[in-house]
Amino acid sequence: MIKKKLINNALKVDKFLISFLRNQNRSLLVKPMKYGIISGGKKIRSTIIFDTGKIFNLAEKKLINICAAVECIHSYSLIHDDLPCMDNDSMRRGKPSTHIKFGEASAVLAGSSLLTLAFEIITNNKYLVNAKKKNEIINSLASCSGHTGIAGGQELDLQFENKKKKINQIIDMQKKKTGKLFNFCLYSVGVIANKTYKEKKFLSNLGEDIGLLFQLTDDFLDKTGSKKLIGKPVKKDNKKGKSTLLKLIGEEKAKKYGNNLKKKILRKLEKHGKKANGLRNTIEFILERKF
Ligand code: GRG
Repeated sequence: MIKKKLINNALKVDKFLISFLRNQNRSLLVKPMKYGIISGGKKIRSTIIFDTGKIFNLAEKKLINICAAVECIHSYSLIHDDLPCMDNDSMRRGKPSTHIKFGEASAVLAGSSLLTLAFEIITNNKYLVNAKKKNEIINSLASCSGHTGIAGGQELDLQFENKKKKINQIIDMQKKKTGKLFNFCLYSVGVIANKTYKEKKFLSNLGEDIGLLFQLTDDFLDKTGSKKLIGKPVKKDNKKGKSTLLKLIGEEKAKKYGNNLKKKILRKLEKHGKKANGLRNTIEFILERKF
């Protein structure tokens, strides 16, 4: 069931991105950009956006630009994450990383172009959302991606290598590196749905918890997962001396932590009743996933 949902949503977002790029002027970077974003990855952030949209009865055409923009930022972060100056990974999503296929310079430029494409997608005239909401969405996407979000989290991740860090420092780093984009996924749906400041704050925090849960499973997959299913080499965190919750507290406590976090997230969703069933299923998948 969940696999089918993920595939369907990924296809919708890929179709949108292909058509969006087709309507722009050609450039040499379209090929490495498409390589880094189309037909690859679970596009789980888009599924989270559609699931959250269901809670507020939002039409998919109000959400598809947000999905595409989020996937641009996500794929951009992965292209840059794989570079030799970052995590130096030569395989991603079962194929050579973008810099292996196209060279480092093109990978840096394709990644940066995906970043700016995200903002073109939100501000596009054909996206029928009012300017005030677009402004709020852009502001949130920028702050979730930059030094107070993904980029800042990545810097901490690199600085924490081979250092003994406290649990709260690791949680803070992972909430930035991975959680902030999930934060944006839920927050932006709240903006489209005209929610109050308090409700949007609630959605942001919920998103960040979902992101932390996602990262925890990612750390487990690196330790105990299958290279074939994940599409990239495993057991790299230990070699690189990465600071993770799993390493700090061990498998048993980390599993407990994950289960408690999942329960906390599901409790927060109770007030939305059956409308949140899609999001509930996705959250179950996030903890149990093998890819
Ligand atoms: C400012 C966006 C930006 C990037 C520059 C390189 C970098 C800073 C950040 C990297 C952040 C990073 C790699 C976080 C890890 C997040 C994570 C768990 C990725 C795996 O996500 P999946 O499983 O990937 O959703 P797929 O392949 O399915 O899309």
